[in-house]
Amino acid sequence: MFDTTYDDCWLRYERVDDSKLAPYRERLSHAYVSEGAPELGAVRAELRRGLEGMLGRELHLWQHPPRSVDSFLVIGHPEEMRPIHQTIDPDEVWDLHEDGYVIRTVEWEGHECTVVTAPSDRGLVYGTFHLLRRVALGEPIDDLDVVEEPANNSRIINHWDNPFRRSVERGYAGQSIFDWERLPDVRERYYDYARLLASVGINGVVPNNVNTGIPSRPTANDAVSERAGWQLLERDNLEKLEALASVFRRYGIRIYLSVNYAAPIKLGGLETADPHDSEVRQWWQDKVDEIYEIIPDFGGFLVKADSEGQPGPYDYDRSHAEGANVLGEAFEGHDGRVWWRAFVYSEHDDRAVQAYEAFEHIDGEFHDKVTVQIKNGPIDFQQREPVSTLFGAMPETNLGCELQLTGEYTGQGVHATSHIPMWKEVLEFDTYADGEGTPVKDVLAERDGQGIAGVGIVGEDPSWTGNHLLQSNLYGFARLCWDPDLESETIIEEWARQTFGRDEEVVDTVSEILLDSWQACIDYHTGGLGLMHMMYNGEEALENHYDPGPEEWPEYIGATADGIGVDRTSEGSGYAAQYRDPITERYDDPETCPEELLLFFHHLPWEYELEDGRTVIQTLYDNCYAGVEEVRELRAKWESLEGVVDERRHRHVAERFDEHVLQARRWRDRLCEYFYEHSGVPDEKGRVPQA
Ligand code: GCV
Repeated sequence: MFDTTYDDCWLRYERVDDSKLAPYRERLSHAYVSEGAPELGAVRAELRRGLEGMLGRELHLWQHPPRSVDSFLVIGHPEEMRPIHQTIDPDEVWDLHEDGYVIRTVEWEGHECTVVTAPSDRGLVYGTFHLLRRVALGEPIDDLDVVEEPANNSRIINHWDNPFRRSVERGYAGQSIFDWERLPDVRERYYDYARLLASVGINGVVPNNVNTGIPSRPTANDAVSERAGWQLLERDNLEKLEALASVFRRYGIRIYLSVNYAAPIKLGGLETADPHDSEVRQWWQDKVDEIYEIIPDFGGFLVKADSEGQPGPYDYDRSHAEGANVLGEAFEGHDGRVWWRAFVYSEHDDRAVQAYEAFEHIDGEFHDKVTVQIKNGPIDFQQREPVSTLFGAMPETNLGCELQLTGEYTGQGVHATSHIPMWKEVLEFDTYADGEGTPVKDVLAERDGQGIAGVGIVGEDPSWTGNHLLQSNLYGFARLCWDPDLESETIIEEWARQTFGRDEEVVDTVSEILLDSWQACIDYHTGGLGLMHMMYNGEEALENHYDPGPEEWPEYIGATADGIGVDRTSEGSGYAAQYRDPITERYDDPETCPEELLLFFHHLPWEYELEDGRTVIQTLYDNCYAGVEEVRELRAKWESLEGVVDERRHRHVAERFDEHVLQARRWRDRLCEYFYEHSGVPDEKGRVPQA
């Protein structure tokens, strides 16, 4: 059973209205489902749960076609069941992407069958969830002809969870769900999580933080003392990892591991981790072989190297390609790979240019078993960033895109900020990598060893994500990985309908809230003209990144007595020049640079006039004020659902909206004060105090 302590998110499977039940009951009361693979066990369990919940009657599961009924559901691979291979050309199915599936209504020997078929067991899981989603959305199923394939091969969640300690870096939904002390005992929660992920097509999970050195919190009776993420490569822990893998495997999801580049020293007792050292090579090879003995479908490694204190190839004067390739080679002959992060920066006049400087010149030098994982923007998951220049600069390298589901800079677990429109903007951005019309989504979908990774959002909180509305970011991330052509509106509406029921007023209101939330977040956190990184850092072990603190980061803001913004044009730090033309040209000129990125690329006078005749400073003030009004409207919309949405969830979200409004005001007031302090230009509307 679904663990009822926790919310069941979009897999609520609410009972279909009586007036609409008949066609679903007619077609989905009997099911003939293939057996064998563990995934098929998951399929049968989900069908029971889903159909019994939605149709309100027991599902009859058959081991042969049920001759006595007019209509039934058939789920299996093409060749193994007659109602499938006598109605659907097996080649059509075998030619699909291995995660793809077909759902079709067919006539077979006088019966009407709803067929779900796929080339892999995982595809059958996805097809089953697709069918259940259709019912949950109230869509007709009487004449189905669905053929689906994912656009991206790898669709992975990167947890920044610290094993043993159970904290989550940038996690705002409580402790980590992964309990390494108790593994190999598995928790019901792992199944619940796997179901949520598989229902939207996620096929990989990295359960531990890329910062692999964070120690466990020693307690008085903790004789074992401190342990850290890099130790997951030890044999005992690999056996625990296999227990986790066995749960996720049932749902077609593979397990990966974040590893420490200095593991040959830390674990292997070698004196170096130099990628050119033969013992180092051998150590990695032996380790990878050992992992595959224990976990035959292991997905691979994720590596953060030479960044924020992590060891890496620079320690040995080697490039990132040399550094990554020694790991990549160890995966030859295994069905796994290395996800090597491009998030590399150090002391520099402009952090934005650094990843490109480290990686662009080594395009083509990476092993085929390596994927370079690039954050969507050049800074760090800010409220809005220009798209990273690297997506258009490495045509000879397997590339992955890293997005952040957790809201490190977008209001953490409190503000209901949807990231879906932001991701859509990133994926649609034209890189011109292969001439006009080469959006990021196409760059990513081009090769097998590529895909999208998202920094996870879930924790032990009963809502899973800290705020019920933020479940939509997990849902939306996965849906965009599967099909980046989907529109934000479609995804959000789909999510709202499954999560809050079929009441149109609720679906519309929740959709409006989420669709407007990103712009509001940008306005009160930045003033809407491309500024960013104005948060408070503080002395806490894990920097705060929630409250305003523009004074801490002057180099990101470029506020002087004459103007504001950072010159990142070709003549400035050179970031704009890292794009292909005509993007460089567009960003280099303040007249053609899109207003929402203007101050990211340009340092402009406070009184510089924008297209609508307002000055930069006045627009910053206005946008900060507008942001707060927008959040008030979001809250009012949510309040209007009191008594319509169940009280538990309504109260939970309403409380967060109260804090959201307060926090938006705090940001507005601090930013406007900061802008006034530097510009000395009063707000024309008299709202900003001049003291
Ligand atoms: C996992 C930012 C975050 C860090 C994070 C890092 C990264 O700096 O604040 O918490 O570390 O990005 O992506 O590696």
